[in-house]
Amino acid sequence: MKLIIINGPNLNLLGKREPEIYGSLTFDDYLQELKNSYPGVNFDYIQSNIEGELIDAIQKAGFDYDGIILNAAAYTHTSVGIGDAIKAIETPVIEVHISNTFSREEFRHHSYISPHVKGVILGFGLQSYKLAIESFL
Ligand code: CA2
Repeated sequence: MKLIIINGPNLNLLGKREPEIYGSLTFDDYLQELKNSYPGVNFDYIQSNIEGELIDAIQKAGFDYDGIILNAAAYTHTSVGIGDAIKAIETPVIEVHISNTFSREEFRHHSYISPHVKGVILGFGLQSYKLAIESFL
């Protein structure tokens, strides 16, 4: 099983800022936990603050992996381009969010990603990623 986790803008700050919303673990530490918990899964990981780089990563992963776990962060609510990229690929995508976007500001209630993905998991903290992995397994 070959999975890629793609994280969008500002998620490089996880564990360093706003722990009350996003927790106090860095993503690198969490990824190590995932690798330890799922030795049979081959994980790749990309984080970018740049929309075009996320689109490139989705296109590249789109025919080469068993699954993509995508947290497009703020681009979730703005990016037609990321939505189009997901629509154009074969690999199934699970959209994840750490926070419950529906309990936050109105602008976070809409996703340009959701119509094109296999499923959406949100609001479980970093565990949202683990639930996405379980869904692929
Ligand atoms: O809850 C999520 O996972 C989000 O995708 C996170 C995005 C936000 O724009 C989405 O509405 C929901 C924000 C990511 C920012 O990450 C930070 C992490 C630590 C400190 C500051 C920002």
